Amino acid sequence: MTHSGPSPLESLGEVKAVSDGSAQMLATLTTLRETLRHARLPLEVPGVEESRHARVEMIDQLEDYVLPRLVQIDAPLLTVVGGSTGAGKSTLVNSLVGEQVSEPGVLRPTTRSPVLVHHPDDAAWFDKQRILPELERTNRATPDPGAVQLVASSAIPQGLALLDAPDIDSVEERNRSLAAQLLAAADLWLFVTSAARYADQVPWGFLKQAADRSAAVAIVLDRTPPDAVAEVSGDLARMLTTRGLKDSPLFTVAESPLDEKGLLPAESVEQIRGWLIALGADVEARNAVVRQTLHGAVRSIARRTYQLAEDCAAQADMQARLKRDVDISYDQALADIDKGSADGTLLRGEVLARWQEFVGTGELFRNLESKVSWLRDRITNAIKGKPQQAERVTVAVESGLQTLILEHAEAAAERAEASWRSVAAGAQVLEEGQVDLSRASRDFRSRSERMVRDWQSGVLDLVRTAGGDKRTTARFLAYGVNGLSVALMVVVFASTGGVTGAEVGIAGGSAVVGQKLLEAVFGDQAVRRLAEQARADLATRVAALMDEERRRFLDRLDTLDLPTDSAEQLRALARRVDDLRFATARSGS
Ligand SMILES: Nc1nc2c(ncn2[C@@H]2O[C@H](COP(=O)(O)OP(=O)(O)OP(=O)(O)O)[C@@H](O)[C@H]2O)c(=O)[nH]1
Ligand SMILES: [Mg+2]
Repeated sequence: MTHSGPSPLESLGEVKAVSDGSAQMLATLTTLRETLRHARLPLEVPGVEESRHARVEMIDQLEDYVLPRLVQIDAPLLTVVGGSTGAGKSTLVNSLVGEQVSEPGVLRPTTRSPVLVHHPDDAAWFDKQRILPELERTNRATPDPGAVQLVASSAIPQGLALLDAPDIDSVEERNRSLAAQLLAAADLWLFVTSAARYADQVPWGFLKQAADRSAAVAIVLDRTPPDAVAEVSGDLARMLTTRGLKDSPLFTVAESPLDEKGLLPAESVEQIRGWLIALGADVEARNAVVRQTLHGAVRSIARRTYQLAEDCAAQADMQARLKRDVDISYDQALADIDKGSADGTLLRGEVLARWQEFVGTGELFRNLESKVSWLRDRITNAIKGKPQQAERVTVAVESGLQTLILEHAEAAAERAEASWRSVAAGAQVLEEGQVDLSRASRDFRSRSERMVRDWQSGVLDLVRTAGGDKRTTARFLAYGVNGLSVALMVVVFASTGGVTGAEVGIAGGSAVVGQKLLEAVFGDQAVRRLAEQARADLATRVAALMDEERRRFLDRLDTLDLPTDSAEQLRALARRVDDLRFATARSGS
């Protein structure tokens, strides 16, 4: 309040620089408001409630105060009368105006809808486009907290307006939030407390905010028994000093009977009225108040923007963590399926039995070490004319492979779900999805059946194409495309040679038989290539199938609609605001 205004001797050049600076500031803060609007904090990370609150508060303060103030630096100084319920705010406003413009009351809280009193000539400044755009305008008393009643009175000096706000501390949540919003929109706080309540915690929380933001504040110690005025006001002054508000004027209003209109005696409020009228009349002093509060608000918004950038980064980090959980689970499933479909695991049970039926059991396997040409003949003889047995191998492969894939799809879903559930943000995303992701999707079985059959017909095509002009040879005809295809599948299933122990003889042997059979037709080079191709094709198809499973989780993250660059943008904007602030300070505004 003791700040002096800018030097009236500012050169024209400097004035230009200042207004350029404020145009840039206006543009930057407008962008900041947009960026804040788009910034989202949907994930439950520690402290997110405060961040959400801060974000709304910053948008409100930009819209309600900073932006309109920057656009029209000459607008009347808005004095918001705030404080505890029953402190006597409405009575004080009425007494200052000299008529009952805001209804006081014995029931707590009384004021629910703000009342803004201005000079009749200042009416145009207070329309909805200019300030507090969220509040409807009305000319009559209303209990609607979404509206502000405008009262024109020539008892108020031009260039200054008085707003009676709801209380900051009653049980009415809406009152408290509206009061906070209104105080954030004030050029000047007229903070009313009473002899009985001046040490309460809530008002001091607000006053601390005002001090932090260097908002201009005047304090009214209201309803003080006359014999206690000196003592109480001394104590309050000390409290103000230790809390960074020693420059704030402190007024006292002694408790006195009200007149028939419910107004305090004129002399009780004379000091405050005189101060307000002087302030209204002194453009320099008024500008100094406006600038102090405006600069403080901008500084505090820049500071809070850095913090909010961190909060947005925390959201992005959490989202990345949740995505990583899913990727780890499904990559693991792919690796497990890859391993299980190549290490001989599938060459057991049904597949092995059907395959052995197809190639003929017994001496074939005992004679694996014998001469290849002999083996080839034996195989040819063994399988001649049994196409339906090749089909049975196909069926067994189908179900074996499906079981393997399903098992790992289930395991991946369970793992991903459990790791999401282990953090609050993950659990929240799961709950919002309202679908159980702890199991593979309901149609997974049928999709995997289709996938395996597609792969098998791909293997048939591979064999058919690789056959080329050999397709008319006796051997090719003897095994048939089906026979060669199942042989190829069997080779694929043992392609990492991971078969161990007792199974080497049977499963490994089966694969060797398949290998020899194929080599007899295609030659060993070609067989290796075919096996690689079939295996790669299987891996691609499994990956596509699992991607759909993975997508169920990732889609949940996508619905959060988290902008990826909020944190960076906010940081850059906060830096820009600070740069402009320092530049403006240097140029002397
Ligand atoms: N005798 C006397 N009564 C007062 C004085 N100030 C306020 N009152 C009474 O105290 C009660 C509360 O006053 P209000 O002006 O409604 O208080 P408020 O701060 O606006 O309260 P909320 O609107 O609930 O936040 C009313 O009944 C007033 O008539 C005073 O100085 N003297
Ligand atoms: Mg009131």
